[in-house]
Amino acid sequence: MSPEKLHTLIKDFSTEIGFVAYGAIAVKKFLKETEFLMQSLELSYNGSMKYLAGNINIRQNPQLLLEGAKSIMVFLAPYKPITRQSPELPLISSYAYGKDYHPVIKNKLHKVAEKLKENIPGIEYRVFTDSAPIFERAAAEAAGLGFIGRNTFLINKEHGLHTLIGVIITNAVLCYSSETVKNGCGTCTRCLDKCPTGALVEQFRLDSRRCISYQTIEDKRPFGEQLLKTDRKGRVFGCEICLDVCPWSIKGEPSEWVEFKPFATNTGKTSISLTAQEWLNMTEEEFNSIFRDSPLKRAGLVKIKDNIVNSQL
Ligand code: B12
Ligand code: SF4
Ligand code: SF4
Repeated sequence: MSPEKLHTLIKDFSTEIGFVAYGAIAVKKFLKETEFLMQSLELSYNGSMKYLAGNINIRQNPQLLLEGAKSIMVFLAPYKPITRQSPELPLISSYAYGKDYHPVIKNKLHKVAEKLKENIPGIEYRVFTDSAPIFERAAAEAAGLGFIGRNTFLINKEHGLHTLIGVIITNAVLCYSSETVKNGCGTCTRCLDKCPTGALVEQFRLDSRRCISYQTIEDKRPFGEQLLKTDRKGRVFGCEICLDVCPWSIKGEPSEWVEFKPFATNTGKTSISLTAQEWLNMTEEEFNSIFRDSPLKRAGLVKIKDNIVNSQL
């Protein structure tokens, strides 16, 4: 099969199983991104996320993730919700309304990779989503899937910001994207102006320590022990204010992925309709049974309750 035909086959198959964009690049080094990251690390913007400072050689050169790697395939998974939470409820980021995206996306990436293998027998591959030292946003930008906005998001001009990135690294040689997408920020600075904590310290650069997403999920210390005590605007798991205020966020249809839909709790509610009191009354046992497959487990009930109590100053 010609590389062009194979490209169409992969694009069509990935669309059939729910991805909204696909592009590929020849494996390359991410030099300017590594330099950008090193500057952020020097300023301790990674907070306690030590893993961002590790495996710098792999980040710079993803070829090290697979012997003989030739191509990086990048896919976008849509997660825009149909309904949002009422603003008075403890606010959860929309990527976490349903099931944890890591196994969900990986599963679909394996399906794509197997399809590729059917057509090029004997190839090797590895799948990733948020699971390896790869500059996923930069890879997606290089593959022509969008531009990196001032809020640091990979923005797709047709599907907006509610997309998660999945990557396949393979030793197969493929058809590569030749066009990049022009930055669409123009003179807009809404994300920088509206971030309630000043975490976007300059365009494209995030001080994670100030970011509500980091504070409510990744920083394991209780609110009282955190150094930067800011008004979290009701957010108790993640934050997406800089996504919501972006004019490009009107792009993209609600996701049809059933896995990302809010799920029922055992009290007749959904994962996004619980009140603060219902959260505070929840036992560990209930949490573990309701949120078994949810990303909320990354924070855990104790932290979520602490976040609820301290979500507003
Ligand atoms: C660590 C991490 C976090 C940290 C730090 C985020 C950060 N901005 O660095 C925290 C916990 C705060 C976080 C939060 C969120 N995250 Co996160 N996170 C990651 C992770 C694991 C690594 C990111 C990383 O390497 N950061 C280091 C910086 C230096 O790299 P970068 O942000 O990828 O890219 C920068 C450089 O490449 C540089 N750059 C590139 N080209 C150029 C050119 C010029 C001229 C300049 C100046 C700079 C520059 O600018 C980019 C933006 O800062 C990625 C998965 C992955 N492996 O990539 C997911 C990822 C970035 N997160 C994701 C998501 C969805 C989120 C949240 C929305 C979740 C939520 N709702 O709470 C928030 C959004 C907050 C925000 N504004 O970014 C998605 C983003 C999807 C998208 N469409 O962009 C990713 C890609 C996971 C995935 N597989 O989909 N996250
Ligand atoms: S996710 Fe929230 S706190 Fe973090 S940079 Fe965006 S608006 Fe600021
Ligand atoms: S809010 Fe404006 S500046 Fe920020 S990413 Fe979106 S378009 Fe760019």
